[in-house]
Amino acid sequence: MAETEKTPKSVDPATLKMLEKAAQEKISTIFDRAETMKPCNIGEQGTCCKICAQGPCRLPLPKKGIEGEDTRVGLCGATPNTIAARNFARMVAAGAAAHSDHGRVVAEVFLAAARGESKDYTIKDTKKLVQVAKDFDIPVTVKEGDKEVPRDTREIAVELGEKALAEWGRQEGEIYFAKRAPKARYDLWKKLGIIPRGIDREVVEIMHRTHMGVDQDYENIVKQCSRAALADGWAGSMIATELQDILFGSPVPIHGEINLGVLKKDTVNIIVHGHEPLLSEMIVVASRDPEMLKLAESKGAKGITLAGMCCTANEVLMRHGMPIAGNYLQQELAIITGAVDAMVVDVQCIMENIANVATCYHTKIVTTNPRAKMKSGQTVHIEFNEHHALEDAKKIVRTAIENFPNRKAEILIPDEKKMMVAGFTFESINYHLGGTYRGSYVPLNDNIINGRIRGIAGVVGCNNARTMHDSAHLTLVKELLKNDVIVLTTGCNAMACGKAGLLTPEAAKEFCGGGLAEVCEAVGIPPVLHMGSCVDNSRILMAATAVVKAGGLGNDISDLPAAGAAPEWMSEKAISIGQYFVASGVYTIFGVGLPVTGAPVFQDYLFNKLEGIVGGKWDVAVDPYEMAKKMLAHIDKKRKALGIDKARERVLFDMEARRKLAEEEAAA
Ligand code: CUV
Repeated sequence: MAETEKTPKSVDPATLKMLEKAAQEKISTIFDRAETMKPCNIGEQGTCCKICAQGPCRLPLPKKGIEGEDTRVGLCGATPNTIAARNFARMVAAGAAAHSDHGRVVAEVFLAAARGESKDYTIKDTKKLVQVAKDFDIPVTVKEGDKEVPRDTREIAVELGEKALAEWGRQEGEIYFAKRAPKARYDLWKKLGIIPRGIDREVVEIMHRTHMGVDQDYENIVKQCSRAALADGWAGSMIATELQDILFGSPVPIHGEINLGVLKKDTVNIIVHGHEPLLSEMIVVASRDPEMLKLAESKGAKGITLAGMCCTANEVLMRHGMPIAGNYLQQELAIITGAVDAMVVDVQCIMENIANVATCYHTKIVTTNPRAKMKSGQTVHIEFNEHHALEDAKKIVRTAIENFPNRKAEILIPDEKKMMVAGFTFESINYHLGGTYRGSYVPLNDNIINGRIRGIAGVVGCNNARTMHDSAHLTLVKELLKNDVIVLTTGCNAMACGKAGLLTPEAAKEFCGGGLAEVCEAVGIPPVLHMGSCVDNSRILMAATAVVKAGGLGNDISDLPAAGAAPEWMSEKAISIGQYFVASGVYTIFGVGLPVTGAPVFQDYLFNKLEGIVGGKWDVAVDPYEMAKKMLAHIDKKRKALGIDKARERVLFDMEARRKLAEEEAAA
């Protein structure tokens, strides 16, 4: 291909504009490095073993493929299947650890708030507190004389905080939320012996089993992957989501704006980037403080603009309607606008290179978490502590304001920004479908059964610099919508959809098949429901469970006409999420590629055999059209098994007939 007609690096015009500015200013971004550095082909196949110092043992697939018996082994004799399974398991462990460590801090702050030790955080959603307490077998009423009266919410909160926090260190028994799953699912987990005992324990056990010379049976390794991943999805992440809702308020549908165009030339611009809402919630409060606004004015700024990036953006959007500057691959680009006075980071998905990019501008990178510091001249560490959270947040905001007069480079903020609706939770979907008093998933199930909605897809996950930014996300989602599949989204996919205008009720008419469009228009919801950040994938688990419980679509999540996808994944967290969806009974397909291709037997286990065991399985498709096709095939397979495939044919026939009628009328 000639230099001039190179494939663009993104489908997002704002991103392309900033890449042009980066090139002019000779600033290297991840997009450039992805071109100059190719991935290692052995690592890509999952068959490089570096768990001991006798290696790394590299076992690539022979060029001609395997002829006859596969005789490849490492020094100790480890087969490609053992090696790839161990590498895969370690990704699950890292991903589950990341989500769960986020959840742990939330539980700690929750407990501190309940005990009244942390004055800046309070319990906001007492209704949800009571609901969640029940799942933890905590009494929510007390006897007063011969009457049962509601128990003091403070007491309930303390007990919930203690019990939730104990889920990390629990050594035996079962995590509490396992019982939230449909009964059939819970029973299957029990039969397979994969109900997590405690969150930390399952992660540690993966690290032990994958140490040199321990577990050498890839099936047994995958079993532990399921246990640790379920500890992420149904405990670490789910506890994070639930306690955050109780602390900060449960999201309800809310408007917001997205893309780099949300930054403003004449205001102080602060970007909160990372994951834990404990920090960003306080920065929201600090940035609205009259004292801070006055200070900003005194520096010549017309106010303070606070925008989010990555999952922390989803958190503040869902609860406050705060704008989102962009998703993962836009973090360097935000700084390149020249208008970011501070980028405040905590944990996860922070590229080390933002510190380098910042040195070309005035931008201050503020690290805030003791777990995640950076080495660079322009980076400051202002540690954030729940005991004086607001004070710390103000210090951070002040740093940004004081940096405003230091802007030096030419400022270029692309115009692009889009309106979107976010804030769907498993509870608010319930309400939207049926109203406050008769809230239920029954109307959704009815529309799936009668065929207007063909199925449900969860499309989630990161951006990946090895693929065109946002392209696979959008192609896949649009294909699904066109085929009447309603989409639940989180993470960077949600942001890609937001930037493309898919998160509005109006998108239904433009992008959906007739059946889905009709349902969305009747209820007034977007066809793509933004359910939050990556830990909020637990909301999708709960929504799937609610659909099962509403009846008519089988007894288990694996019976549903549903599928999951992460078309542009890159982080280890995505692997943990994928594994807990699979272990929860969901057909889960990833783009980009999975590092298992060098171990065909292990790959076949994940992609085929697992379905007979847990009801869900892994798959890969690099091409988003193929991905959509595979998801639709799976959905149709499930519709057939439920005996509702004919209903859909009738709907399609109806629509065809109606269209004909309309055409005839128009012609007459
Ligand atoms: Ni936690 S994990 S790049 S921000 S979705 Fe976005 Fe989402 Fe992946 Fe990270």
